[in-house]
Amino acid sequence: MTDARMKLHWSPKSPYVRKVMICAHELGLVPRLELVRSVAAMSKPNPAIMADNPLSKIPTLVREDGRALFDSIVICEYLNAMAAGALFPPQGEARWQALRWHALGDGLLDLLILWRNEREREHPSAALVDAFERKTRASLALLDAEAASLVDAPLSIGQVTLGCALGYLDYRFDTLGWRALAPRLADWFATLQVRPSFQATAPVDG
Ligand SMILES: N[C@@H](CCC(=O)N[C@@H](CS)C(=O)NCC(=O)O)C(=O)O
Repeated sequence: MTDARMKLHWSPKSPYVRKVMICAHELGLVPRLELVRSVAAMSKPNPAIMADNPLSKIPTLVREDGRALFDSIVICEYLNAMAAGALFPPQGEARWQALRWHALGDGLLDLLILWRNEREREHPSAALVDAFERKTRASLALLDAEAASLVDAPLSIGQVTLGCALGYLDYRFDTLGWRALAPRLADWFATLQVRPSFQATAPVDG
């Protein structure tokens, strides 16, 4: 039995890293991870990350034998397999639902990060900002309509990722007031947020 640790290029702010960390907490694998604070910025490729991932993105996991895995969904599925967990339903409708929720949560994160970059430019594109806001509101409306299914389904990579996207809305887009737009989703999120895995990984500045 090896207790060698895997290196995770990590940051306390990245919602994609948070996905991996929530899975690690849920699967009991946190002690197996050595967290290495790695700064990833689109305009500044980081050689320390690029040694393991040419895309210079976090999260990147380096396994005990030195082989690296990325991106977040691949790392999450690897951890789930390692712990024989239930975060990736193996087959049937439960699998498609989990992967679909994952895709929606990840897609929402992708657009929120682009939106944040755009709004920090000196002259943000009004058309882009409007498109980001419409897609965010439409995603929240769809998820609000599916809140009962989110409550009923066992915790999967789908709910984990949606939780990270909603947490990112709280962190970077608090003025949107998303809870008023999706009150049933907000009720579900309140139950998710109290899980130790979410509490331990809430984004922090610095
Ligand atoms: N699809 C990737 C996205 C990861 C990602 O974009 N991470 C950000 C930090 S939140 C990053 O590394 N940005 C640096 C860059 O885009 O060069 C994943 O799921 O892991």
